[in-house]
Order: sequence, then structure tokens, then C-alpha cells
Amino acid sequence: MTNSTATRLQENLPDLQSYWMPFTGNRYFKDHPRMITGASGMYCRTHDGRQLLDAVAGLWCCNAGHCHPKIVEAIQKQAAELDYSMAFQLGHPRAFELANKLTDMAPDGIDYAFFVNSGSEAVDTALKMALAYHRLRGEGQRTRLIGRERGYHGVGFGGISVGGISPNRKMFGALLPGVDHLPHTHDLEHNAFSRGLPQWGAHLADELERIVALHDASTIAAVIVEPIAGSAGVLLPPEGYLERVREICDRHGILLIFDEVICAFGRTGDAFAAGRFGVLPDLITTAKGLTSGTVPMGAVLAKGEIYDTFMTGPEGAIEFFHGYTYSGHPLAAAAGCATLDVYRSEGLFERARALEGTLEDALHSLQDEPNVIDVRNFGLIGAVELTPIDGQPTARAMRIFRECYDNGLIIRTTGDTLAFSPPLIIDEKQIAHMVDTVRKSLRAQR
Ligand code: PXG
Repeated sequence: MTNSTATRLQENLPDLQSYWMPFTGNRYFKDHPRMITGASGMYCRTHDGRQLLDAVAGLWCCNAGHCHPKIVEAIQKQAAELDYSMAFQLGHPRAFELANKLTDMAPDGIDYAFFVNSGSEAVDTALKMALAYHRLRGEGQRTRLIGRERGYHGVGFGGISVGGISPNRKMFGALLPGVDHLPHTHDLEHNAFSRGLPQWGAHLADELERIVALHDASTIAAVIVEPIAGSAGVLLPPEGYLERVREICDRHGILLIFDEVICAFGRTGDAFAAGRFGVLPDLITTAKGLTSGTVPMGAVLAKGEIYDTFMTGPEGAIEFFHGYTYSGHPLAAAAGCATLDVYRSEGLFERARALEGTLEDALHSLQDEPNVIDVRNFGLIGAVELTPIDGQPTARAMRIFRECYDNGLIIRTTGDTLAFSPPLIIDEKQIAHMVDTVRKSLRAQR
């Protein structure tokens, strides 16, 4: 037994050696483990018996709160009834039921759901749908994909190619060919401390016209953007920006994909950001809140016209050569059905909308705290951006993360930005407590 194993056992922890953790400083974590052993509602429990308020809904996913009894029951029941059935050529009722519930909830015109297991798979699936759609319509030369700087679209090769976060790209070589990027929309000079959508920057969408002029519209298949970019630090679309992107895509026959992996399921105070912003994309990628984070699942939602374009060729032939062993997995589908029912029956999207102003006021009260250079918010999403420590980017936000954790609060950091995306069940007292803890942490790290 190694020394560290002995210490861990004393601390009630397993041996930490073999697990290669994702997007984590493995060596730091293994020296300073923060282990979550249970959760309920707004709170998580740690291995050393502490209770933490979860201000990020796991990782933007547990929108109905942790271990919701109705979702837990549905998963347990499904596990005992049908564990798995072949995903290709056979079906099971729960997946069809979920597709119906999901498309009922989606904006009018979005009529089909293709199931996957994660946001990354949803993105790669949507990109492939876009390419195949054009090919089926005799426009196979439309192969170019347009993403955006600082966009996050998961970690598949398609997703990192259209994504615009350089550390996620630079280790992996040339990536997909024929990809271009719009500029991001984050601008502190014009928009610092905006409440809701920033006023400045709709013209940044016109960069798409420049890209179209450069490559010719006939070579471009799709544009993919997050309506609100989450992982890259909560970057909000300027007022009118998404509308303009939609108009330009329409003008040039380019499909528009909204990556709503974090925005969907109440995060913006509506079922989908597309609904809240009144901009209808051709494809929507989702995951996370679809099952409130309980069982991995994602979905690509498509307009009827896209599905119809595929439904040609000989009767009985496969129309789309794509899918996963676990597409529409029974446990995930049962979790999804129960989750969407909970969102509706508990009015959680309306609740998020009603709490938007409370979260906004609470977060903006941090404006004058040490090192705060921006506060921004929309729906139940918030961000506090900090001045980086000279020569040590990300270090200041990490210190605040650790300070908050020690004070009973889980937040998320990205770069030097603190991000907030609480479960939609959060109440006003918990919002106040969350912001007070952040305030204390900012002052302690002055
Ligand atoms: N698209 C978007 C917009 C996302 O936010 C993905 C795709 C990929 O989803 P999967 O399920 O493959 O992880 C995401 C994921 C953060 C953070 O720190 C956000 C995500 C993942 C990890 C961390 O905000 N979003």
C-alpha cells in the first residue's frame, strides 16, 4: 500500500491512482481531493461530511435539482423493466414517447428528435446531418462549417474544429478542413456590467457576410453558435445579433445550428433559447438538462424539412448512416420523460424566468468588490469576470473557487470568470447566500 493510499483510506476515500480525470489537473486533485458522495435538491455532500450549495447545477445539467424523487423512481422502474434493447431496427416505447414530449416542448417547426449520449455527440451528429442534407439536395459542394471564436461544442473532432477555444484545439493537429470562425461577441469596453443582453455588437454578425464573400455561399453547409456561450465564460449575444445571423444564413441557403446544450431546458427562462430569443434555427443540439443530468443523453432536434429531405430512396433502406449503440437508451429515455414532466408540472421554466431579476440584482451587487471587471447575466445564467493576476491567468478565479468551496458553495470557473447556473429550483434566500459567499471570497482574496 502506498503512503497516499493509506492516507486516503484514513480519510474515507478510495485509492485515487488509476482514474484519469477529464478536464482536471489530475495531480493537483489527487493531492487535494474534493469528493462528492451524495446530493439532494440544491445541495451536494462531500466525503468529509460537509454540505455545499450547488450554484452550477452539477455542470449546467441538474436543472430539476439533484436526485429529484420522480426522476429517480422512473429510472429505477425502467432499470427493472427493460435494461436495453437494440437501437437499430428495433425500438422501445420510451424513446418514442420522449421524442414526442421533446418536440412538443420545442419551438413550432422543430418536429424531430435524434438521440445521442452527450453534447459532443449531438454536435457531431448535427454537423453530419447538415452535410448530408445538402448532399441529398444535390448541393454536395456545401461542405464548409462555420463556428465562432470562443465557442464550445464539445470534444469530438467536429466539435473542436468548429469550436473556438484554443487550448481544446492546439494539442490535436489540423482538425477538420474547411472550417472558418466568426468573431466572438464579448466586449468589455462597450458592454461591461450590462444587465441582460448587451446593446452593442449586433453588427458583429455581419462578419458572416465577409466569410460568405470569401468562400462563396455555395461552399458553406452550416453555421453553428451557442445562443449564449457557457464554457467560454458566459458570452451573451448582443441584442439583434442572432436575428442577423439567421437572416444572413437564410439569404445564402446556409443551415443554422443552435448549440443549446446548456441553454435548453429552462436555463434562459424558456424551454429553449430559440424560443426565448424568437429565432428559429434549423437544428438544435441538446444534452445535459434533457435528463437533468441523471443519465447521459443528448438529442439533435430538427426541422421537418430536414427530416423529410432524408426520407427518400428505396422503402426499407437506411436513410442516415449514423447512430450510437445507446441512442435512445431505455434508462436515459425514462429519465428524460420524467424530467420533462417535472419541468412542466413544477413550472420550472417559468420559475427561472421569475427569478431572473433576483439573480441579476444579486450578482450586480458584486460590481464594486475587489478585482471585479464585469458582471453579466441572462435567465438563470450569471458571470463575474475578474482581473487576471499578472502572468498567472486563471489563478485568481481558481482561488475564489477554492475559497467558495471551503465556505460551502460550488461555483464554476472558466478563465478568470466565475460562472453561475444554479438548478431552476433555487430560491431567493439561496441566491442571496450564494452571492454573499462569493462576496466574502472576493474580499478574502483581495
Ligand atoms: N456544447 C455545448 C454548448 C456545451 O456547453 C457540449 C457541447 C459538450 O457536451 P458533453 O456532454 O459532450 O460534455 C457542451 C458541454 C463548463 C463546461 O465548464 C461546460 C460543458 C462541459 C464541460 C464544462 O462550463 N458543456
